Amino acid sequence: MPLPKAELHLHIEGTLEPGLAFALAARNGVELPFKDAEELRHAYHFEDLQSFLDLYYRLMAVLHTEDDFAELADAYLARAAAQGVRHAEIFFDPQAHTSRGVPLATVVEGLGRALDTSEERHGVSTRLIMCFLRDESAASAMETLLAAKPYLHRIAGVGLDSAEAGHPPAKFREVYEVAAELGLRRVAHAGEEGPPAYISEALDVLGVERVDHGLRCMEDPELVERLVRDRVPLTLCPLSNVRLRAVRTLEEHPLPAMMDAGLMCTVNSDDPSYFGGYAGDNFDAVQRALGVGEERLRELARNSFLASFLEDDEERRAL
Ligand code: ES4
Ligand code: ZN
Repeated sequence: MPLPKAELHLHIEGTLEPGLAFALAARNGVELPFKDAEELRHAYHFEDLQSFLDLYYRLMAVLHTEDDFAELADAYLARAAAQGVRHAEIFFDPQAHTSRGVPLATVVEGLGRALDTSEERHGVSTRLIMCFLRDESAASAMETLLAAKPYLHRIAGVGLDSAEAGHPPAKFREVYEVAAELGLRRVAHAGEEGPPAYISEALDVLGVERVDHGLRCMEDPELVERLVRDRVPLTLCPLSNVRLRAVRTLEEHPLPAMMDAGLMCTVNSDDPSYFGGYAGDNFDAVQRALGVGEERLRELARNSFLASFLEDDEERRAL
């Protein structure tokens, strides 16, 4: 039995497996620059975040209809459940779809349909987190936030993702202010490829409750002290960090040092189709490569529920 856990850092578009990508490409008449799923799988070698993002945006263009988004999310939930995930807080990138003519309603209603039956079909509770692409303008993010107003009953929070370097959190100050006024929870990617200062800025300027990745906090001891003191959860993604070369090898991943320092760490899969594994695979990987023992694995799983947006009574049930 895999350890029950919550997944807090998961891009639904990053769960698109090659087989489904080709099936949807055929269904929707989309041309892919690969012969078949096998050839596509061999293209999964990345130099850095940007080289991954190029393929990620290219492939998600097979997603067109509500059914496509529902099928994508349902396939993820089934896989996640099989690896012990009991609760999933799922990112999606509205601008990556609206910019190619897919209405926000299609995306949210399609994902929402799969999420609505997730507890009964898969035993997984869910939340949806709408992410803004930080390499697009703040005006585009604001427009996206305001366009989402009719769907806020389906959306728990906002996040910030895509190419980090050169796009500091403060660029989205007003967007996050409005999100807070709308009652949305706030998270942001920071310190994946960007500097530790972006982590502080996400906390100070955007008011985030969790930091996605946050890996590079280890370069700044004062920042580590603050994150420990305030128990700021970090959603780490070890297999992603190896594939995108944020760390050289899994054996050199700072997760054990981060736990030693007293940071509130969680382990997640990020873009599991691209990075070689789902949530349980990431847990297995840190156990195997880093020698993280049973007790710490249980702590990571417990942290995942504590850092989630579950209400207290739901959380107690999960723990
Ligand atoms: C992402 Cl690994 C990662 N980093 C930033 N943005 C992303 N979007 C999807 N995966
Ligand atoms: Zn991510």
